[in-house]
Amino acid sequence: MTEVETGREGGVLTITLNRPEVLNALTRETQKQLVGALKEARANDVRAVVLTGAGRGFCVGQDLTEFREGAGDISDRLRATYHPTVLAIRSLEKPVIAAVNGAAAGAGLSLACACDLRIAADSATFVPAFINIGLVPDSGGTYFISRLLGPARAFEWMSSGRRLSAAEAHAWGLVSEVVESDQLAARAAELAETYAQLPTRGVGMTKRLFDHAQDATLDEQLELEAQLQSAATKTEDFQEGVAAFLEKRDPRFSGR
Ligand code: T3D
Repeated sequence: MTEVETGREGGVLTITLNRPEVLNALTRETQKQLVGALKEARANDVRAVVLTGAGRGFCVGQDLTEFREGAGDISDRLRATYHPTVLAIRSLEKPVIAAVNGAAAGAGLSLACACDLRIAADSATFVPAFINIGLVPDSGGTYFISRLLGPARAFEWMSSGRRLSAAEAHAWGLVSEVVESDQLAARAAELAETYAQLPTRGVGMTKRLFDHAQDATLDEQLELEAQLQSAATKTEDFQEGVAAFLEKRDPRFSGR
């Protein structure tokens, strides 16, 4: 048994945080294995990724038992463990779907929000737990959540520590879909498979463009769009998409 498990089904890689007895709290070892799994996700034949948790939790952030003897230098720990994980998700040029099966708290919430899409079980909860133990949001929590919810709502929520239900998270637009708990894995697999059939490089470049748009000027954004559109026209999937349209048939995208 490992702290992070991976499984392949066609072009879909599922990454499962696997410390169910503590709702998948993150230790240094879990982080190391998670970064390893995200490296595995870089393979060309992986075309969509699902991130989920084993048992009744998604991920409750830092394993607080590691703080028993004192926190040490947290900034170094964040740089060495959390930052590479978040950056690995954002730099993957393919969609990463968080299948939030239970509590997403602290850095586990940040991790879910670093993903490209979030779907949730109806039993999932979203807990900005940092403030409840006197910490500030980290692992990109302020970056992603202010963009997802707007700065006013993001501050109000993150500074309150209030536990949000899946239904509330859906109403706020934090998750795109809520399904019954026992349907979540199947729905995540179905959604990931749909993405795995799309022109993967086009999806990856779309992800890059939306990330860039957060802070770019219009001129800069137009320029990057032009560059990536040029790259997109050189893909096999562009050839296939146009051919299929002209031949009035469904396209068969290869991800190349
Ligand atoms: O550099 C750095 O490392 C700093 C980085 C910090 C980033 C952070 O993530 S700080 C935030 C850390 N996370 C938390 O503070 C969340 C703490 N957990 C909770 O508040 C609650 O567990 C939840 C509201 C998320 C869920 O509540 P509930 O009632 O569904 O479950 P529970 O009974 O509290 O938890 C179940 C078990 O998991 C329990 O163990 P037990 O009693 O059955 O032996 C509990 O102690 C354990 N657990 C839950 N969260 C953590 C944890 N163990 C270690 N670390 C945890 N974070």
